[in-house]
Amino acid sequence: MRSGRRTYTSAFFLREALMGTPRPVAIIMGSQSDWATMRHAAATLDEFGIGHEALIVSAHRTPERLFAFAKGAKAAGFKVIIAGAGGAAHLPGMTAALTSLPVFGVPVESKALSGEDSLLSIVQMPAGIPVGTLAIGRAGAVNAALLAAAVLALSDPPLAAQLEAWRARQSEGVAERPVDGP
Ligand code: RP5
Repeated sequence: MRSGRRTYTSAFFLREALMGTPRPVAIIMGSQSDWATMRHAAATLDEFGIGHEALIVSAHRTPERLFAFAKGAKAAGFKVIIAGAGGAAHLPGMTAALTSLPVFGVPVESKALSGEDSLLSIVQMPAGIPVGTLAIGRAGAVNAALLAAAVLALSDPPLAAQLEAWRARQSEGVAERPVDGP
C-alpha cells in the first residue's frame, strides 16, 4: 500500500532498519494534528541522542498501515513504541495487540472533551494487552520519551548515566523560592 512517497509494509520497515542507523523508538500518531503534541516526545529523545522515527499511523483511517507497522516493528529493530492519539484513541491499544514490544500511549488533547476521551480510550485496556498510559498532552509526550529512555537504559549503562544526570540537572534547576514576574 502506498501513502505519499513511502510504501508502508513490514518489509519496508525491516529494510529501513537494516540499512539505516538504529532507531530504537518509534513515535506513531493518528494524525498530522497530533504532531504538535508528539514532537515533544521526539525533542526529549533528541536530548538523549536516542534514535527515533515519527510516523502517522491511524487505527481508523489507515488500518492496514497500522497492521503492517505493528507486525513489522520488532523485526525492524524498534525496542519501544510511543503512540499518541486523540478522541476515540484506539491506536495505542491496537498497536499493543499486534506486537509484544512495550507501548506507551499518549492521550492527545481533543477539542471536544479536552483529552479526557483520549485518556479513557487509551487507559482502559482489558487485562492481557498492556498500554502504559501517560498524561494528556505535552507532559505525557515528554514522559513517554523519558520512560522509553529508562527502558533502553536498562541495557545501556551510558544512557543510564545520561538519565541520572538529566534528572540531577532538573533538580538543580528548581529554585528554592518563587519570584514575581511574568
Ligand atoms: C485521531 O483523531 C488522531 O489521533 C487525532 O488526535 C484525532 C483528530 O484527527 P484530525 O481530524 O485532526 O486529523 O485519529
